[in-house]
Amino acid sequence: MSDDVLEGVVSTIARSATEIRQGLVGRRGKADTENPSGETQAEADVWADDVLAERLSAIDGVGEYASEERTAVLECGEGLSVAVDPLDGSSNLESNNAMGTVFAVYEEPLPAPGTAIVAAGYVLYGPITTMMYARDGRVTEYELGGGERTTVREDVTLPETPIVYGFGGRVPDWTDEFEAYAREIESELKLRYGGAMIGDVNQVLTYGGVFAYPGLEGRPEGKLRLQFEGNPIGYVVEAAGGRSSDGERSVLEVEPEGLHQRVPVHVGDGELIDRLEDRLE
Ligand code: FDP
Repeated sequence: MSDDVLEGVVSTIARSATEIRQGLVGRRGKADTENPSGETQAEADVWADDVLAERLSAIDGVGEYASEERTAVLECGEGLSVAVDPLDGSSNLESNNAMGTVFAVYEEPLPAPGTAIVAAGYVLYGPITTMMYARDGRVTEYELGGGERTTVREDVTLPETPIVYGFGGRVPDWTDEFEAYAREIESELKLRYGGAMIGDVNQVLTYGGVFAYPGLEGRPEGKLRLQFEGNPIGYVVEAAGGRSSDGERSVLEVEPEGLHQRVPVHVGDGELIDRLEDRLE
């Protein structure tokens, strides 16, 4: 595996993030299209996917590009596979709240298990634009501005004392087992839920705690996509010393059956994820 290819992918995403952020202005409306998961796309979803597809697929050593916003894998040569959620939490565009771009680089053709990831990370479009990047068991946080990537924290680890939690899905749709777990957690931690996985996971990485979008009654697979959301976030949180789980095992160990397959996602403090798995048994 070439370090140059990974550096090419990360620097391309970092540079594009500044442009994507600027390009959100005037693109907050809905497109007339649905993504492969049946969700209405925002104009910005389609546009950000086009920008990243064109640039990432042009990198020598990238063999595949896939995204939450397009049905099929784009074959672009020999080499690593890049999976992207171009705008995670794009329903937050309307209310002008935080969103992100998520990416994972796999050393196998897609769909691939999280154990095939060689690097992953995300960009958070908050008051400032930051990038969290995990590779070889180490996580680094950068600030992005004007195409530059400035390191702000090396060896990011999940704080030992958990402070915050954020759980997705409507409470009446939670299973009894997950609700019992949530009741325990809400008496111990502070609620932080903004509706964009990246924003909510970044709070967990900053303050310590747990994020989940669980399997729901009538929708046991939950909402988040394995290739584009569950795996990259599981990889980042595990590299930061936390745990990920689909309810039974690390999200990274889930065998993919389809490119747009969904998976229940629980990530954060190891002890809190152990307790979750005990509850869901
Ligand atoms: P969105 O639909 O806005 O793209 O990717 C799915 C996602 O956002 C996640 O970012 C977020 O955690 C979740 O959906 C929010 O779902 P709810 O609206 O059900 O809370």
